Amino acid sequence: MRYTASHWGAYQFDGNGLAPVSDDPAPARIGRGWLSAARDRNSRILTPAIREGWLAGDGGAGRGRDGFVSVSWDRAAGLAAQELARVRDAHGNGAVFAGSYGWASAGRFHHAQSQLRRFLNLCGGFVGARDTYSHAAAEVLFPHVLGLSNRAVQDGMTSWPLVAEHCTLLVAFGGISPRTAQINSSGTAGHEVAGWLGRLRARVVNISPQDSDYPGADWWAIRPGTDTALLLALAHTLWAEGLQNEGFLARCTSGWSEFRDYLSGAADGVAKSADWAAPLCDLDAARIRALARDMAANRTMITLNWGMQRADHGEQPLWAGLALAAMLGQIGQPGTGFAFGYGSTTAVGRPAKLYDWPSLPQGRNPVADFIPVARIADMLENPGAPYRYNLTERRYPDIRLVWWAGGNPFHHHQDLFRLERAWRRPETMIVQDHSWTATARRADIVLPATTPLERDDLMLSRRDPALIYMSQRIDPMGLALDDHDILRRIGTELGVAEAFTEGRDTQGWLRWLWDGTRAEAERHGTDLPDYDRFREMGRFDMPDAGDTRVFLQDFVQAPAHHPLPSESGKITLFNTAIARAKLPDCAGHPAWMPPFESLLDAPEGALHLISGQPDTRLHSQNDRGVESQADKIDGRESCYLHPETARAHNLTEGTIVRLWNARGACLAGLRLTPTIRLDCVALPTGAWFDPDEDGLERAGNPNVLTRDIGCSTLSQGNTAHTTLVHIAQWHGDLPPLSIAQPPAIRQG
Ligand SMILES: Nc1nc2c(c(=O)[nH]1)N[C@H]1C(S)=C(S)[C@@H](COP(=O)(O)OP(=O)(O)OC[C@H]3O[C@@H](n4cnc5c(=O)[nH]c(N)nc54)[C@H](O)[C@@H]3O)O[C@H]1N2
Ligand SMILES: Nc1nc2c(c(=O)[nH]1)N[C@H]1C(S)=C(S)[C@@H](COP(=O)(O)OP(=O)(O)OC[C@H]3O[C@@H](n4cnc5c(=O)[nH]c(N)nc54)[C@H](O)[C@@H]3O)O[C@H]1N2
Ligand SMILES: [Mo]
Repeated sequence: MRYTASHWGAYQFDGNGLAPVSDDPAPARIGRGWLSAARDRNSRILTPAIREGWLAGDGGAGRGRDGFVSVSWDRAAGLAAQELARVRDAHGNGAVFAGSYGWASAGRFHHAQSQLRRFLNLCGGFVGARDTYSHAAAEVLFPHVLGLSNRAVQDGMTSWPLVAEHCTLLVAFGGISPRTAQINSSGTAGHEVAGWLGRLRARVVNISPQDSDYPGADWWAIRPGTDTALLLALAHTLWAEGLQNEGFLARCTSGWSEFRDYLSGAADGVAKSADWAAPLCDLDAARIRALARDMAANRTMITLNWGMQRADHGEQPLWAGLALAAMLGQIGQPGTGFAFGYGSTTAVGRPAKLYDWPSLPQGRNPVADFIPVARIADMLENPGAPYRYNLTERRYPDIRLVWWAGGNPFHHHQDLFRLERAWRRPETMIVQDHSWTATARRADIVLPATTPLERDDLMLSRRDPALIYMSQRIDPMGLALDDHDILRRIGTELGVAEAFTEGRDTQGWLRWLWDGTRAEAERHGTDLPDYDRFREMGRFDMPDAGDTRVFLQDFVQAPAHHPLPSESGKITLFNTAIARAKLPDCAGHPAWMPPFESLLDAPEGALHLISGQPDTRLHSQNDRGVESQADKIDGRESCYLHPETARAHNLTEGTIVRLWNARGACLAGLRLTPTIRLDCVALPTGAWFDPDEDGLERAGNPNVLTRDIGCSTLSQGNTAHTTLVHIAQWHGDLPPLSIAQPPAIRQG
């Protein structure tokens, strides 16, 4: 049997197509659009291409408007090498930005960012990016309050079978959704979250602006952006009624008295009571108090999704949720306590062993400089400007060359019209991608990469027992090359090709990776077949002991023997390092701060925009495939609105609407659903950014509406979920999409 794999699942070859592996209990919808997207000649980059204006020396002004010249690989590789050498000689490697954030593809070897980092490290280094768009607030906060990285927290999440068995009240902030559980970074052979949800015996409360985030649960339609207020009110009720577990607080936390003084109002004169929170959250005070009592009376798990912290003050709901769970004193016990990210991907809480599979060695980056990942436009616009991040003062580098492989900033970044302006500043933009994404269309040197369907690779996912030999399914489109080959060619010009390849071709590297895989499996007591045998089998399943774990169990059982590596050795409800920094937007304890814009002080008619992950794609990937296209209305992304709101705004289902605010405007198709709050509109991310000359985005990309500002000076995470918009019927002619066709390309 032959297989391939993706972040949305593992597939076996099936006639002319692909079928999800037969033991996957809930194959992802996303896979249905994969082959058609990969074969779409209108969106695949077929040859290397150079932007016309750049060749004419326009300094970047024409990015996003220009056509391209199709060139040979020799020419393209030569130009890329020449630009890197020029910028490096004139300005040093600190002028090269290759943060290159993005999901690229599953597969250990052909991981575009890893390839690019390895290559640039051999060329003297680059300015990188810290943290992720997924959960930057968590990545910066957890090391302070728990002494643990977010990766360690995610790895340590209490396993689903224990939640199913022991939990009697599951309070899910932002829900737990099989929609997002379609994905596992670096692949999965099985989608199990829906199955686990079916086995829960707990009462489930879904605290979310959307009922659809956990269908069938008790829906509390909270006003978005106010979860911290609710969490504090639940904590306040526990304290006011003497329901907190003082023994746990004393043994396992530090700073309870400071946090208590904040809750009670002793610190600032405002009691964070249910009556205080109710009007903020648009919930009933008596119900809030009742839920707090239920939490204390039950075996309770508090879980927050990742999305909640992609918002202004994104650290606060996390920290407040942790503090509330600490007051309940059920952290460290099976099936109860605190969780972050159940359902946000399929692997969180999965009862499996964790493996440290090998990956492509990236070498060492001689450049120490970096930016927080979502501060790219700030960096491009303000070289040398000071900013704060993670309790340090830093300055933005002066970037002349940007090199992106395996990511799509014109998908993932906020306020795309601002990014468009900032993006014109550097001297040279190099992009490796397989498709004419909005980012590739804004590059000077465009290098066509293969998709995973066009090459062999290995799926080795540390949280999934299936090991897959990914076989090539289709011929490379046009002149596309594997990222490794692209960089090898450029490396030849720069004299680093040999160091880059170490004399191995793809098969050589896959064998090398498999050797490391066998060694790791042996450490876990499993003998793996040799490489040739594995390649023939296509799949090997590690014995899945169904390993379960309980978050923070060792620490809670013996805090003195297993202290947390935090400043107090305990869970810090008050953190002295953060407090001492006197940040304007993050106190020493969890606290409520109103978001910079919200329904709490919205102009008449404004709606809150929820721009979550799309059901039909992985971000912008496969958007041109059949599954994503079938969900659109006249080729525009569908947005979701409550029927009553549609009536009040005179909007008709199935027609085109315009969404706008001061930052931008886009078109979208309209669908109605009673599963969303009356004052919210949901427009998933991922439609390819396609603005016309007048600044109207035509495809339905929500990131022309979101604001580009850090969620605090602590983490500088993105604030995509803090956005207000207006909506109206679109009466004009429907402008054609330009992203449905390749850009203008002439033969060079
Ligand atoms: N408004 C709003 N914005 C958001 C979010 C949100 O919730 N709301 N979510 C954020 C989050 S959590 C994330 S993770 C980001 C995701 O942002 P990205 O990860 O940037 O989005 P993708 O569309 O997955 O981009 C991956 C790119 O890699 C390319 N690619 C795939 N395989 C290969 C390969 O083998 N080689 C090369 N060279 N290229 C390849 C794809 O064609 C695609 O262009 O978006 C963020 N943006
Ligand atoms: N199908 C699919 N699955 C994916 C991805 C994809 O692109 N497609 N991307 C993957 C990636 S990279 C990531 S990081 C994860 C992200 O996983 P999540 O962050 O969990 O996903 P989101 O869709 O951003 O948000 C989930 C829900 O949060 C709710 N929400 C928004 N604002 C608030 C709020 O203020 N309060 C409350 N209580 N709820 C709120 C929204 O109703 C939204 O539906 O998803 C992964 N899974
Ligand atoms: Mo993400």
